[in-house]
Amino acid sequence: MNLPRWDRLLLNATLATFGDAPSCGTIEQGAIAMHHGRIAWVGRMGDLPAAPATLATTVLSIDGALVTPGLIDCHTHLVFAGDRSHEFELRANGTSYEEIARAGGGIVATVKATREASEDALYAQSLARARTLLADGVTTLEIKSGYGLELETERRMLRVARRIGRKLGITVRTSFLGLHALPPEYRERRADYVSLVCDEMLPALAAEGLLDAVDAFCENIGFSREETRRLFEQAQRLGLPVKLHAEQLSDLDGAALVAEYRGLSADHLEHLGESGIKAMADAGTVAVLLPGAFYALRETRLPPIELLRKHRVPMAVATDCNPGSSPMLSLRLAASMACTLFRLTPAEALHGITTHAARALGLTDRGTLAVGQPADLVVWNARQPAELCYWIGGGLVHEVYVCGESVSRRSVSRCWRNAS
Ligand code: DI6
Ligand code: FE
Repeated sequence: MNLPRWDRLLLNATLATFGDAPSCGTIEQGAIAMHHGRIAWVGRMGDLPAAPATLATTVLSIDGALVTPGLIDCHTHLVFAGDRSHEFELRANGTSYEEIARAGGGIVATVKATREASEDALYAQSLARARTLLADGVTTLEIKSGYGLELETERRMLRVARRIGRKLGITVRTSFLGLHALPPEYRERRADYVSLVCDEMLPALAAEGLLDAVDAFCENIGFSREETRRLFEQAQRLGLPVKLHAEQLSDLDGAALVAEYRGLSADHLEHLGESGIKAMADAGTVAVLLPGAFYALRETRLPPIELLRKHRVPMAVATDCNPGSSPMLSLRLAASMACTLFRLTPAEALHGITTHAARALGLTDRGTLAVGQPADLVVWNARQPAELCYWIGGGLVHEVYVCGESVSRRSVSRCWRNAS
């Protein structure tokens, strides 16, 4: 009989496969094999085709430890320069996020710092944040532009995002967020800025292959529905999927707008109403919940979780890692907060950082432990899926595998993702 010979086989694992929503698809006494960067076998140890020692070059018993797919952070702004801890102090003293933004702080303050930073400086600061997320189990990461608000700096941010993906061997998906804030030099020429973003910046960056999706901040302190629609029209012409910061601070009916364009996701959603939810359900648009921003801004209005459940809108959870409203560097903590603050069940929150997060990025090849998927997985110092949401903070990761190689031992250049 011809037996398989895999690169690596993990035995005595508690597998959370996420294959059969809504549960975590837990398999006790499990085994998982990796070969040529992909998952080659997954199931019960007792169902392995031969004695384990004969099946792989490296065979490891992990003593009941939990194994999950690599986590997917589907909404971050982690490429930026500087920080805004002084605004954190202002907010602690009673100034609101919107007041700070209107006074020229907020996003615009980070724009200034990011414009002034060289590509290498921006890369070094941002890489450190991506490494922190990776060490906490994130192997697929979305990164938005939006702190340049001019072509050259937006391009620099996106190049840095791609560079981070290559350096760490992880998947980075980029989103263009030119409509994030009105740059100060366009204060009196709002329509000109929207034209610049839609007619010049977006086509140029798309042509350079720097974009996987297009996003906007549809909000009273951001951009209107009509401005957002103009951007989406252009994205559609260029064949790029859209997503939207919607209903974070007010209800501009943004979720229905992004659903109209069959968008990947509508994100934040604290002020979302039922008509927007129905539109999302019909379009298959994912609801991305961002409890870090809710927490940091001391919001009190909860996203409409019960209605999202009722209409079966898939819910993802992300860090929104950014220097203003969510300086958050742990996706597992975001899942924990989604349970405690938003009342998701642990299984819902964990689907939110695996299967539903994959869907929010338009990725169909990951988020579950299944044969043929990339061997991006995490071995945890935990035995139950719920523990990932239960422990608040701390390092629970035992080992992260990217493309079948342990991150601590891996030589990134060997990863097939970096082949091109
Ligand atoms: N919504 C957010 O939560 C971030 N951007 C956005 O449109 C905040 C970005 C920042 O404050 O720097
Ligand atoms: Fe955001």
